[in-house]
Amino acid sequence: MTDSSSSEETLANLLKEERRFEPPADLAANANVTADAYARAAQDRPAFWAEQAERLTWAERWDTVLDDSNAPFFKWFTGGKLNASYNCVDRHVEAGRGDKVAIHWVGEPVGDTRDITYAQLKDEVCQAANALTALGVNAGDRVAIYMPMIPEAIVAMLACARIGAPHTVVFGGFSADALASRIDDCQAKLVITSDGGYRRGAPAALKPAVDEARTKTDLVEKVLVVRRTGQDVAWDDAVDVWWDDVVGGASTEHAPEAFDAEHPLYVMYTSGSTGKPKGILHTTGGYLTGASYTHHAVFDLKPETDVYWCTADIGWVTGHSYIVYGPLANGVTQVVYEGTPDAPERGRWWQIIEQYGVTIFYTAPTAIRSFMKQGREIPDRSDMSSIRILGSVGEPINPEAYIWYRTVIGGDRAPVVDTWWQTETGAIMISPLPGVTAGKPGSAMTAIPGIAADVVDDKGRSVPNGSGGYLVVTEPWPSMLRTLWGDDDRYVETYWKTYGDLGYYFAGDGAKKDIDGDIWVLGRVDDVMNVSGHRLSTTEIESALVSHPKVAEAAVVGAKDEDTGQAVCAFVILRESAGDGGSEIVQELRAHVRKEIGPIATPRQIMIVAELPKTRSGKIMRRLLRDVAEHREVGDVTTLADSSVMSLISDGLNKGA
Ligand code: 6R9
Repeated sequence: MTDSSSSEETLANLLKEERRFEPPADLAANANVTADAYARAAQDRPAFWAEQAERLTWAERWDTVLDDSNAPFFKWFTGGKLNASYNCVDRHVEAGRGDKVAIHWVGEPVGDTRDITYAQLKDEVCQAANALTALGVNAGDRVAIYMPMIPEAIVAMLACARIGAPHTVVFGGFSADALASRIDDCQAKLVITSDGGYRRGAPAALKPAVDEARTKTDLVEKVLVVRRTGQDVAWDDAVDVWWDDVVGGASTEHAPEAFDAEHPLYVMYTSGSTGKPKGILHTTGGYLTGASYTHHAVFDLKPETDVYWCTADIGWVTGHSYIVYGPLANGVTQVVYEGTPDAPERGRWWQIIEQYGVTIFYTAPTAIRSFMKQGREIPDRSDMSSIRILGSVGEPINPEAYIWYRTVIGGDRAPVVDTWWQTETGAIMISPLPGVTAGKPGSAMTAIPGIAADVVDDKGRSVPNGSGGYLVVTEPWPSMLRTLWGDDDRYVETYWKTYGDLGYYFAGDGAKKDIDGDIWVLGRVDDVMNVSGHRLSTTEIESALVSHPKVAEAAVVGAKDEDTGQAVCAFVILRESAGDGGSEIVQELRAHVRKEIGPIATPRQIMIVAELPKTRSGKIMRRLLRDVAEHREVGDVTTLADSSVMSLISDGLNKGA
């Protein structure tokens, strides 16, 4: 936290956003969760979560719902035993739903599809579990998964869960270095990968990065390789094993062992703003309860009729909770797509929605803004009338992007649920409920039933409505992280030191409560700017820029300034319909921000760029843009989804200057 945090100078309600969207009447009348849930949950939180845990099938019931005797090392459902993979697969088959499609898998090459029923998924998971055991993986061993979005990636995760081997999924876009450092940190003995996957219309190799990672760490005993693209791969007979050879021939019988509710399920690495990535540890019972309940409540999931699609990669926590564990525990039919939204053409996502009759669609603001940039003619070519609920995750959604999403993709009918959560929280924490909440564009609204969140000042005092501060979670919740892998001290230091005396979890995000008490997340605390003593949020200025008709996307950073301490620097991507924006574009945008927010927020500098640097989950890496704005050499780019973007930006600026 910076010293300015004590100031009450967070600009008052800057977003003059007054639009409200009531839930559709039929949705409200048939909603899975109704308004009374909030009060009921608040009255006795552990009892509420125990009720939600009944959604799962337990081999042994728990003795204690919440054990807080060693806070902040909380435990949930202690004494309980269950198997996560059994809950995601077997129990649906046993209940007579084996023929139901679990996954409509869509490969990037057109026509390359697979429909996988729950019975087939169960067989494959059992085979993979048997193969892993044969390769020497035991309960408690860690397995790294470095794969494209193919069915085997999901099978691999569930097979690990089935035998109690925590997985760590590393995003397929990350480098060999990033993979090696994660293997080292959690000491994975086996890596599951593929020869490659399809990206932007062409096969992209993966196996070479695993080979390279193995030159940097000697922990890996075996590499299990799925054949996806048929590319040539280098082969080491002592280590490499084809998936088809060991999984394909394995038995489809496998008895799932029941593990302790607190048995580690997975480690997911998330980049800290500085220092080495943090290995977020999630365990079994509480995590699965949180993922399953939130998926049911926030998306109003009707498993018999809904077709669900979350566009995340499994290398991001969203893929873990809202492709694999939540949806499959809930027995959903879902679409999983391998490739990029623009392959072979820009309308691909919308064609998939039309083809499969997708009813619930969950994506990130970064994707929505890139479609806004291209114009609505493209989605307008597809019939998306099946959609009834839209979700957003990863960043604050700018009000203009929300309206566009609701109008163009949701036919002005489907509510948007803006879901705030983190790798650390495991599941959605703050979000509208689609059958209850009157949504406000740009606000994640309130904590869902069972969750207690607040916005506080630097002393931990709840701020009055209409003011800003820090987002905290004030009570433990089942899907919370348990620690950082191998680093309990850093866990306490990062999340519990700031408001430790109060027992509040510090999320690291700035937020504001509006006059109704609804929460607006303003971005990472590290990104807040201080201009002449005023604290300015990146999100608010970015949203003001995006509300200009020529702007598709904007990123704002604070750069050192002799007069004002920091000055606002903006990087802007124009909509395609705006051409080059015209010679006056920079003046026009500065005037627009001044009018929308006020003189203090006027950017000192606006740079028109073609791309912005983003992580795997579409978050803008402002740290790198700060380097550009302050004319420094650009820092560590290993967690960029596309590492060429930074040179594109610098080259563009040099040319333009
Ligand atoms: C799920 C996920 C967590 C950070 C979080 C916040 C930002 C996510 C958001 C949002 C505003 C939302 N964030 N959802 N900000 N509104 N609906 O994204 O996890 O990758 O760990 O990132 O993302 O800053 O603290 P993760």
